[in-house]
Amino acid sequence: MKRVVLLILLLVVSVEARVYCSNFDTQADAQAYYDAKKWGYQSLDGDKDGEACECLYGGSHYDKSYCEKWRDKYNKG
Ligand SMILES: [Ca+2]
Repeated sequence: MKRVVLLILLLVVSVEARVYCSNFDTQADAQAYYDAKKWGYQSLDGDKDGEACECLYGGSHYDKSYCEKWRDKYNKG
């Protein structure tokens, strides 16, 4: 029983610790977080090319249609 409780606790903590691109308003803000290697920063660069959150304003993929859909979903300019 203790193991189950510990496992659930670890799962909750790890989910809470995740950082998402939707937490940032601009690519520069996300990149600064990423470059500082703050908690959970790896999740901001899914393709692991060193650029965080390409779909945010200022990112290299900003004008791509899939980014437009993503920004609409998260209400990001
Ligand atoms: Ca990237």
